[in-house]
Order: sequence, then structure tokens, then C-alpha cells
Amino acid sequence: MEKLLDNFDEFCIDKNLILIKDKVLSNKRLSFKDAEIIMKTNDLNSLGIIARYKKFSKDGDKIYFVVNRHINPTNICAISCKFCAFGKTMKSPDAYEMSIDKILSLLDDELKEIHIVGGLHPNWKFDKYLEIIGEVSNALPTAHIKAFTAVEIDWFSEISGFSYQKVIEKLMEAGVDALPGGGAEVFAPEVRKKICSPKTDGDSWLEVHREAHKLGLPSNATILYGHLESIYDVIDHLDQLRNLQDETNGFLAFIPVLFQPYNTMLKDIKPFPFSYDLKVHALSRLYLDNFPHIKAYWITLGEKAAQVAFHFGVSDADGTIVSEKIIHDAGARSEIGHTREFFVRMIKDSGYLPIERDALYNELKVYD
Ligand code: V47
Repeated sequence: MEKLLDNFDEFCIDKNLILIKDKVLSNKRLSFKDAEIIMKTNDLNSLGIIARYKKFSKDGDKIYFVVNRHINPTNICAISCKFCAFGKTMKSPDAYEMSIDKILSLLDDELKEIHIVGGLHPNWKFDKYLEIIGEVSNALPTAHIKAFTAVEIDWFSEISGFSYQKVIEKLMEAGVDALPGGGAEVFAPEVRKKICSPKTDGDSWLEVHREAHKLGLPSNATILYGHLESIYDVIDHLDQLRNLQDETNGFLAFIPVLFQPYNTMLKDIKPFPFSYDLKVHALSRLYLDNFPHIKAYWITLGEKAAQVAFHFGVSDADGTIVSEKIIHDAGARSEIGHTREFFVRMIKDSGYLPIERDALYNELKVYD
């Protein structure tokens, strides 16, 4: 593995990256200033090699994926975020609510992870959400349930009058095994105000995850990037997550989520260059040295770009997903319906070893 960095000082074009490489080689933590160098470099080749070295030092050539399914029980949402095309008002002709029977009809025995998130329904009680989890858990005890973002948990706390702790305990009793990473967006308050002013603030998002980790419930974290944020907002976001992980060690994966503008109130934002996606993924791997995994969310990146991201520090390809509404309502063009075999091939063709996992990263099958 060390060979990856042989002759680095000679072939790298941006000599500022030598300092980053030396720190990574000697396992020293990157500073805010180092992160700034990474986000400003144009030497993508050299950056990719450093991020790949860091990924290899954690899990060698393994890239994980899961046979999973996303379920969004309702798109009716009490708040309206400018970046979101999914949430609808009760009166919208596109509003929907799934019955429990409908939700159960989406399950099958192959699934190892059920990812459940949705709108903040103005009329549903907390008990309704607990019922959904209980029914899914009973129907498919062999799958892990990864459900409800910190924003939803904050909402459940508001509508039930329970503390975050009590809400999370009840969700765990009902069958939740992990929290997804959504709702983090960008913690920087001035950007948050512009893209999702009514939403749970960054401190509350972090507090929900702190509580979950204290209770032994693992979680993921995300950043929504590619809209109004600066590189300093990205670094600050990662810094806050790294600090929380130092405290709790409860995060499993970090997922950069590329903003999709269509049908949103931010539709005029110009796309960022692909180099920015690669830098965000590489920085995530290098800066979040205490996070086990960085995920390439192929739904937003697209399948081909996700394969490139495997060479920029990524160790997880998410999974089959089956049906996706939140990002496709905003124009994502990734295909749905990919099979287990698709992921095996996608990972192998990139030169990595496919590992099928469950939601908690237990290895289920090695495809060598
Ligand atoms: O937080 C909403 C994002 C997120 C848009 O934990 C948008 O394993 C892009 O949380 N363009 C939810 N993104 C997605 C999410 C997630 C996804 C995959 C895996 C995991 C995990 C979690 O969707 C929201 C928000 O950032 N989102 N609208 C949009 N227009």
C-alpha cells in the first residue's frame, strides 16, 4: 500500500499536497488550513492518491454495498425547504400517504436494510411512526431498519412532548437499528437560513445524534453540497462532525449528497464542476479520519461518477435502493432497479473487492 505514495513528491504538481501526504502517512490529523489546501487544489490525480491511501489503510481494497430499499411513507410536509422538491402540502395533487399494507407490500426477504424517511406530516401522531416501524420490524425481522432523520426526530419530540432521549428509546423499542444521516444539509447558519430556514438547526441535528449514540444507536451523517455553500462551510461542517465522533464514536458513514436543482426554489443555481464533487469526497475521507466509511451516493452522483469517487477515498456504494423519490423529484437521472449483480460488477470493474454488508457493516458476502 505504501507503494501508492512512492515518488509522490516528484509526480505531484501541487507541491502543497506534499504536506498533506506527509501528515496522512504519519497518521496526523488534518487541520482547517490543510482542508483549505485540498479544496483549492487542481491536482486531482495527486489528491486522489492520498485519499485512496487513507481508504486502503482502513479497509484495503474493499468497497461495501447493501441490498436495501428506500421507503418514504408520505411526502406531506409541514415545512418547505428551498432545496427540496419532494415535500408537498396536504392540498397538493401530488401529495400521498402510504397505508401500512402498502408499506408492507414493498418488503421482500432479500432486503438487508430498510431506509425509511419522509415528510413531517402535520396530522400524524408519533404513534403512527412507531406503528410503521413495529409493523416493518415484525414483517421482516431479518432486515435492519435505518429510519428517520434528526429533523424527523426533532419533529417527533415537538409533537409528542417527549425529550430526544425518550423519542429515540421508543423508536429503538419499536425496531429502529440505526439513524440515517439526512437533514444535516450544511450546518453554517447563514447558508441554512437561505436554503432551509424553517428546519432544525445544526446544533439540534448534532444533539439528536449525540443522544442516539449515547443510547447505543449508530447513525450516519450527510452534507448537502453544490448550492450556496463556500469551501469554508464544507470544512466547518466536517469539523463539527469530527468533533462529535471524537466524543461518541457512533457514526458509521459519511455521505456527501450532491444538490439536484430541478423543481426546487434554487433551480437557477449553476452546476459545480465535477472536480468539486471529487474534492468533497477526498476531503471527507481525509478530514473525517475517525469515520469508518465514506459513501458515494450514486443516486445523486450518477453511477459512473460514483465509480470515479471510489478512487477518491470512498469505501461504500450504498445499495440497490429499488425506488427513490426525494432526489428524483429534484431531477436526478440515476437509474433505479439496479441489482446485486450490478453492484458487484460496478465495484469489480473499478478494481475493488465487492463486499455485501448489512446496515451495521457486518460482512455478509465477499465477491472475490
Ligand atoms: O437531508 C433533499 C437530501 C437528504 C435534495 O444515511 C436533496 O445511509 C439533493 O439522508 N438534491 C436525504 N439532495 C438523503 C439522505 C441519505 C441518502 C442516502 C443514504 C443515507 C444514509 C441518507 O436528501 C436530505 C437532503 O439533504 N435532499 N432534496 C435535492 N434537491
